[in-house]
Amino acid sequence: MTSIQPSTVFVTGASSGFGAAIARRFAASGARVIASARRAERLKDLAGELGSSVLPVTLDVRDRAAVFAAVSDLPAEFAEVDVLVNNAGLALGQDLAQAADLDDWDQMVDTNCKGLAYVTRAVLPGMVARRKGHVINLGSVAGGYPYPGGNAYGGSKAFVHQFSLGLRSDLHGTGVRVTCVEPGLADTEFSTVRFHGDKARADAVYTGMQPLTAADIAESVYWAASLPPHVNVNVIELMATAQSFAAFQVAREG
Ligand code: NDP
Ligand code: 8X3
Repeated sequence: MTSIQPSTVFVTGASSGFGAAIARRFAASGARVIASARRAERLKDLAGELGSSVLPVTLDVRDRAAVFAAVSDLPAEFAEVDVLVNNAGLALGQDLAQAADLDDWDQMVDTNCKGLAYVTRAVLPGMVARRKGHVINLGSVAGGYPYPGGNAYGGSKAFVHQFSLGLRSDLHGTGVRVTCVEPGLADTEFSTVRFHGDKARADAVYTGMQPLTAADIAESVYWAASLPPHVNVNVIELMATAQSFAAFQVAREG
């Protein structure tokens, strides 16, 4: 098998965690990287670290018009995107559904589902026209396995899984590949964001166990993208060895 070297990679949510690690991994391989997120200062620092092969693009994926403008305004040397990594996303809260904050639910659906769909829709026509490209979406084990308080976050990641499979069907015969990467617990800013800045509660999630790292996820994304063009990895599900499944719960009377 002859591996390929993606030359232009668009990463959303590149200001932190998986996205920053994915940007670093592709930049190290010699790719041009469009690094996008809302926090411009973080992107500037990343571009400062990685050099002129990285183009920082301040973008909120929930803003549909801004997403289409960002893609159509890419400078010529970054305009032909080979790999889109739809990584921007978040969990907010872990309250049971009957007590959850609807603003949190709105933001998760707007970001994880709608934002991901906007960026995909903006980038896909170019890939199809060039008959070359790869969309890599960040799902989660939360999309396939329920847990208390996972409600809307898990639902949003189930959307990412099914949307990815749907893209595979739609892109049949175009040469454009689609992969959904579905990690379990990984130590990034994810839990700090989820618990609205409560660092102690976030740190407790990873205490006494070895979680996945952002670099682990970046390596999986890079692996899928660098396989030969005739190979499509549909789904990658990965967990820390220390994380697994628990039994069904039964509410007993009395
Ligand atoms: P981080 O919180 O470290 O990073 C999330 C990234 O998403 C940040 O760069 C943030 O940038 C960006 N982001 C959030 N909202 C928006 C928005 N509206 N527009 C643009 N960018 C946005 O978390 P992770 O790196 O862990 O998460 C990355 C992805 O992986 C997410 O989709 C998450 O659901 C998923 N995931 C995470 C797991 C984990 O345990 N860590 C496990 C499974 C999946 P900024 O705030 O600057 O906009
Ligand atoms: C993040 C993994 O298990 O915290 O998507 O929901 S989990």
